[in-house]
Amino acid sequence: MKFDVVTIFPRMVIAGLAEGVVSRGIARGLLDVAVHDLRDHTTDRHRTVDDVPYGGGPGMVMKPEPLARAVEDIRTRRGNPEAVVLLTPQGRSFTQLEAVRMSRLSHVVLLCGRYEGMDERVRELVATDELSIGDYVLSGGELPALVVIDAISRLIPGVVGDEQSVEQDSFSNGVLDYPHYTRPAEFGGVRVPDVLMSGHHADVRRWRRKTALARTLERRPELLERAALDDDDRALLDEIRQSTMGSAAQADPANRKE
Ligand code: 9D3
Repeated sequence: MKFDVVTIFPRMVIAGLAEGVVSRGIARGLLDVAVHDLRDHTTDRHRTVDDVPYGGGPGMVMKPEPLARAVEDIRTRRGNPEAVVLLTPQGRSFTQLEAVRMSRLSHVVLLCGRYEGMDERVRELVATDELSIGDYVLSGGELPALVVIDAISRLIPGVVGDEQSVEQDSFSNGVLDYPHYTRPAEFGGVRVPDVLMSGHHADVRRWRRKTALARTLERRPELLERAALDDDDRALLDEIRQSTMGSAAQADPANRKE
């Protein structure tokens, strides 16, 4: 899969691609990521990429011409992308479903905004999609571009070493993860639950599913409305709703609302 990132901070994006799963995907030839300096597509002596907003107001707006030229250059040298994504707080939310959809594409361009935003004609004439990564204010689209590349890349076969763990992410569909433990068997006075050391695989599976459902019910109840639950899951949820697990979950520090 091919990605092209257009930014005024190419080093920031390159740094984020240099480690981990994405870096390995690039090294293995499964990913091809090119980072483009927007200023290379300016024509004036000062390499200007922004200007004052028409109608007045605070801040600066990204000029449309360098962005349009950057995408034209990508079309010429790298081929026609299936999506030109504008990263903007006004975009629709990037979710796992969106990552799965985009992982089926072979070439995606990501345009990173800075300043107050981009000239609206970039959205109208250049972009095919607009994405936000969540409801918080960042300083630009570079970290969002890295987030989008990471989430999509790990869905491409061979990029993540352990295909099983990728499978599980989509498998456990819409339910939070179960608690994980490794050695030592006791740490800080807290013992690993006996069931995990019992060697009873069916019991382990049931415990994991039950704790996963309990945590989801406690922390993200809205996820359960869309989760793929079977009859066993519904039975476990009934047990959870009746038993003391509600108060056990209360004691979990990650749950405290204050
Ligand atoms: C402080 C400026 N804000 C005025 C109300 C608007 C604004 C403009 C540009 C807020 C943030 C940004 C820069 N952010 C992005 O380009 C961005 C972003 C984000 O801030 N949050 C979540 N996803 C994204 S994708 C791109």
